[in-house]
Amino acid sequence: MEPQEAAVEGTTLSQYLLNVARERVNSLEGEVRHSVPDTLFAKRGGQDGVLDLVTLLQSIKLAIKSVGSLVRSAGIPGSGVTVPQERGKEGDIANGSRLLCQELNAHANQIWINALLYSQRSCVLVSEELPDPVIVQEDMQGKYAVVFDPLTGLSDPPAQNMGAIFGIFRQLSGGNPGIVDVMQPARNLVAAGYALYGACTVLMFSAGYGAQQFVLDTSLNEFILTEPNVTLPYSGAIYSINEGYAAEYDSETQEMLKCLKAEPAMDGRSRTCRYIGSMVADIHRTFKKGGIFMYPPHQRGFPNGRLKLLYEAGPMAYLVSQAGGQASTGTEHIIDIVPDSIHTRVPVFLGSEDDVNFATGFYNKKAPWGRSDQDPMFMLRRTLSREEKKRELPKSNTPRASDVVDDGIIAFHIG
Ligand code: FDP
Repeated sequence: MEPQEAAVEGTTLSQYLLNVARERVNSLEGEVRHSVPDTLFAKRGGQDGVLDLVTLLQSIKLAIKSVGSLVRSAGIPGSGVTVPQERGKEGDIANGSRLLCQELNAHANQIWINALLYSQRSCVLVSEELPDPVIVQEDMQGKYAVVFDPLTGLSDPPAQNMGAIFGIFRQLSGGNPGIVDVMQPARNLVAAGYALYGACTVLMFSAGYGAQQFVLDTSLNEFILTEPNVTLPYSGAIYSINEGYAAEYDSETQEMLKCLKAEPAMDGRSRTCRYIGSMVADIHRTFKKGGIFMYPPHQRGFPNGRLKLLYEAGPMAYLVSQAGGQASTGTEHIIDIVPDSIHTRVPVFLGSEDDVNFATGFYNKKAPWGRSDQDPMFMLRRTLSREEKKRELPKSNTPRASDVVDDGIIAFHIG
């Protein structure tokens, strides 16, 4: 049985992880155990190695549940997170809300660090909240390097569309763990996910066998699998970008936005814009409805874009690839970029294949369509290409993880 076949709606996250782990061990034992480079679970140590990753993921699950409940109760007197009165300016709601977010952020970071340290399965931790990596002390070390943003989407009032993002790499170096263990492209991730603290807590997750969506059942306090094979639509009508920066985007971005709005989506629907300002929430909608999420460079403080490669754009690019979408900086696949520092920022264009190809065509002369203002054949070639793609699309429009292997997207996991 393929691991993704073990993904049945209603399964708990713990059961799902054990199913995938068991299938992985069985396939290693049955076939070509010695020639398969095992990056998903441990290379040596068989069952123990598999359980190491499962244990680490259980700790991450605990961190997500703890932060989720803090987010929901933040600000209520007596809850874990409140703003000390002397710090908020009396009557200044905006300031109070900002301080509350800062408090929440600090708590969330500590919860993640504690959960990962006490799992005893990690060796290097990189958090968006800390300037330097944490190297886990020797007697608590495991084999995995974990990168994470414990709480993102802090510009809005607390409890609205906040989320967390994480990625797990296998330790690269054989010896002492160090920064080198996280300087890997997202393609090397062994698992990644995001949590969205919305009306319910949603976990989007992948361990290299497609993307799965889990929802926290509060009566059981357990994540339940609700979508075993999350698939991004090939094209969508929604574009998501902060248009407040329109004048500060470069000329390619401005031109791309103009054309995007002028042209209907592939199915003929007019385009519509949605921007929450929390990447987890904006990307979650993109997973569900298709379209494109963008954070391009702009001259109001973020000349390389705002989002961080290692623990924001990278894990999201990995998830989106697993769900049949694309993620680009405009000129490069995000999944292939090796970070040059732990807090490197990159431009992000992520979502449905058709829409990402369209947007990135404006930055990359080698991309299929070139720039509209320089290329009179622009619209014609785009239309022809889309017509071809429409004919190619299977009825269900849902590529399975096994199809994706052929594209080399998850082939790196299975040798
Ligand atoms: P935030 O700083 O509010 O935590 O991670 C950065 C981020 O959120 C993203 O979640 C979000 O998409 C982006 O900032 C919003 O930036 P703008 O306000 O510049 O649009």
